[in-house]
Amino acid sequence: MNEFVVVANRLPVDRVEGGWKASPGGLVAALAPVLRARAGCWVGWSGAVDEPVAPFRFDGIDLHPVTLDAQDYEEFYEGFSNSTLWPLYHDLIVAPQYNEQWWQRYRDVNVRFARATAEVAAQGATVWVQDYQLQLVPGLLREMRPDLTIGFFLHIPFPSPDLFRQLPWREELIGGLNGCDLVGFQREADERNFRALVGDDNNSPRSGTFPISIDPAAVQVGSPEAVAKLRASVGNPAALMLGVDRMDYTKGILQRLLAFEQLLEEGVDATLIQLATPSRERIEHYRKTRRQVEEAVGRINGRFGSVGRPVIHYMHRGVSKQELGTFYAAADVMLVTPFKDGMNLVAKEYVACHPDGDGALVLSEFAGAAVELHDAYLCNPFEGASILRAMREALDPDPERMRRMYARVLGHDVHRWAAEFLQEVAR
Ligand code: ADQ
Repeated sequence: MNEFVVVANRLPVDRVEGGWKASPGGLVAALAPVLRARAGCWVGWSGAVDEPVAPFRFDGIDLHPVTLDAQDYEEFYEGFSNSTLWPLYHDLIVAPQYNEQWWQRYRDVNVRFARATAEVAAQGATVWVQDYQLQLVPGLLREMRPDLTIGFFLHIPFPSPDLFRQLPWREELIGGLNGCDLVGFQREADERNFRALVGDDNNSPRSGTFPISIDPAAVQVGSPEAVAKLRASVGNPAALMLGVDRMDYTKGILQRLLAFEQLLEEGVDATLIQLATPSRERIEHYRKTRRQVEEAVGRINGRFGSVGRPVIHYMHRGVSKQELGTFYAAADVMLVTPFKDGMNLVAKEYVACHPDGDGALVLSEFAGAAVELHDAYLCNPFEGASILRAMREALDPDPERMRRMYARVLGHDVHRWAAEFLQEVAR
């Protein structure tokens, strides 16, 4: 039996030929030491549809897989989680869809996760539930296992009460969170939205703000040789700019490309590398975002590029941590321009690759990261001219600003995040 249980939509592993490999992520890095120290386990989905997997041990951690079938994937994951909650919680960048069948399925899957957790948690154990896909789990668990201490952390923004009240199932979702001892948010603004909704009576859980961060040890800063090679391969531009995102409509990739186009119109010598990991590709809004981004890349390269010398290098795929570290270290300007983002770890990873004060960060004021990284060149991604202004400023950066941001990120890493949450939930 486990004294400490992490419950997340995904297990911290990915299926590969003949076995499993660790899926790199800050959450695993932060929780693995705690899991090992406290005889803990992880409950989650393996990522493979319709594939029941028996519990197994990986890298010193016990994993308890929850099975999802094709319909769960469609209705719980793509449907309610990513076509209802995701757009609603990101302030309606696209319209959320309200579908009764998806909701039913969301509840069913949450029941399954809660049961799986109830089975493996020791008497009086601490359970830490992660993110918007599992908001009903705390309430369900509280009924099954009143002895548990239950924490929940929301990785994405929490919307204003007026937006939240659009949800036909708002009572049930809040009931789910009311099962917690502690609900954690990325920003104080998210926590305030939640408090405005639930009030301060005895039925509502404690809440707190715990901005997530990175594991500095996992960031592989590119070597000077690798950086020089990369810069040469893109023609040693005066300014190398970089974007790194999941291909998601919340990230403002198109708006960033359009601002970059204007910068080129002004005659600035700049090259942009845009990496975009494929994401949620069966959802039409995601396909549309990809089409728009790729159309813009083609058009801008058509206008400003020449043979062997595009102005935008675009890759629609994930890259290794090592490659990513080289891109981060090589970039003079990092562009992080989401319309809304819980935190945005890319911004913090970039900063962690610039210990000496070089480089510059253009950052949306609507990313959670902007609270701590207020020394970035902040912009409003809804206003093209604002992104352009921040880009121009970032071309002549003040190194003190990057140094202060570096100190902040290194001083507030993901280990501290986990420790602060766990200390508070135990209080
Ligand atoms: P995401 O929306 O996925 O996370 P983010 O925080 O930026 O956003 O994390 C993305 C991660 O994927 C980063 O670690 C980045 O290095 C990696 N990544 C992105 N593109 C990549 C590529 N092409 N190749 C390799 N790696 C790539 C959600 C919330 C965020 C919140 C996190 C954590 O939306 O706001 O910060 O959870 O709480």
